Amino acid sequence: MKKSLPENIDLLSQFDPEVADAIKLELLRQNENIELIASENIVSASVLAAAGSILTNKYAEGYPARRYYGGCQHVDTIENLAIERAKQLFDAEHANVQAHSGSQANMAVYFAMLKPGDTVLGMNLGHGGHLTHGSPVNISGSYFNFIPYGLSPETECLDYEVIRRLAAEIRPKLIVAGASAYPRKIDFEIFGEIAKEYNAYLMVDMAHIAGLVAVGLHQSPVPYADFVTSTTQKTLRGPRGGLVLCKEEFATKIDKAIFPGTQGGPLMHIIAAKAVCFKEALTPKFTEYQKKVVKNAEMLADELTKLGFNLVSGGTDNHLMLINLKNMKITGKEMETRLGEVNITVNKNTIPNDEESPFVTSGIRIGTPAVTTRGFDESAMRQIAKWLFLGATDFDDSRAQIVCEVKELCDEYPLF
Ligand code: DSN
Repeated sequence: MKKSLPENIDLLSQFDPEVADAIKLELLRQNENIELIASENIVSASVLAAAGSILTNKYAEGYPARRYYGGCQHVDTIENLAIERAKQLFDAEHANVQAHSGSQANMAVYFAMLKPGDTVLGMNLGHGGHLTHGSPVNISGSYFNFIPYGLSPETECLDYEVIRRLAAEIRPKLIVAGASAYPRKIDFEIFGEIAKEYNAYLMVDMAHIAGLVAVGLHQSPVPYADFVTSTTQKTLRGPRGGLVLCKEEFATKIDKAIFPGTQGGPLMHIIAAKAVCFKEALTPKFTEYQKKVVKNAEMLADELTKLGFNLVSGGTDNHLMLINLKNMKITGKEMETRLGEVNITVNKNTIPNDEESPFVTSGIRIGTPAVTTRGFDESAMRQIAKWLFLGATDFDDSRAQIVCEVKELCDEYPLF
């Protein structure tokens, strides 16, 4: 990557310097910033090569050996590899690798299994769910009757008895489990039991934890859920894209719901990059990587707690944590801005029952997938915790010093 990336950009510079310059600046930003956004990662040179390949030229509506275009023999090979590797990685009966994104994957399940107005149980966005799990501003919340479940006010964790009672009361056709900002393990077995008890389908959106699931560091939803959706770019460390896994009995319905139901031509370059990502995820090296992601998150959470930060639910079991900043007397928005000024990237995030608007928030969400890919270790976690503390409590006096120290750490672990 060290060689090919700048070369490609130089080629682009000759025709389109405006775009090339912006890419160069973004490359510099990624190199000089500490990436703590929990849903971001840094792909390998192999994934990048596939995603940036000539496969972008090819139309391939349909599925392998059943296409609506000629010339698909090689993209068929690629899509079959991606499907088989996804099935192997997650021990799934069926995989659809064409979803352009996690949102598209979720829409396809809804389109396959629901009618407008059907009742669905999904996690509240404000408590860590996702827009596509029934937020009123999303098509999911406006076409279907989503009833939200949230976190226990005492433990700030999922309360499966409350979810069970809610299911008994509303009798959903579908239950959606999975989250975008939940730092604890999710018991998919219990979700499966609840779904069975009330004759509902279970969909698990494992986008955030897919990498952990792939290596057995988080319980797999596959044995318990009828449908498992995911993105491929988060802990899984692949290209920006989606994935649907399901039981064989739903395979045709899901495939039809993706194409022609909700999408047209598949992105063959991205499907190739997904195939590469799945191959990487099947290696022992990937297991080691995921172990380090979780260890770094644990370390960071401990250090932050020692420094007086309040973590939602008191800590983390996975790759991310949610910091409640109320005791630090700073909003999520202000903290995001301050950290941005010292080259640390985070996102503001609502905390359960947040009194601030989603644009301001009382918290930030941070995660360790990208910094771990970069090679950061436990001593780096200690430094990061210290910088977050100074950012919240003594920003004006420590800003210049943090900038220097962040630069030193980034120089030690260059991206390219
Ligand atoms: N927007 C993603 C995240 O940051 O978690 C979820 O899709």
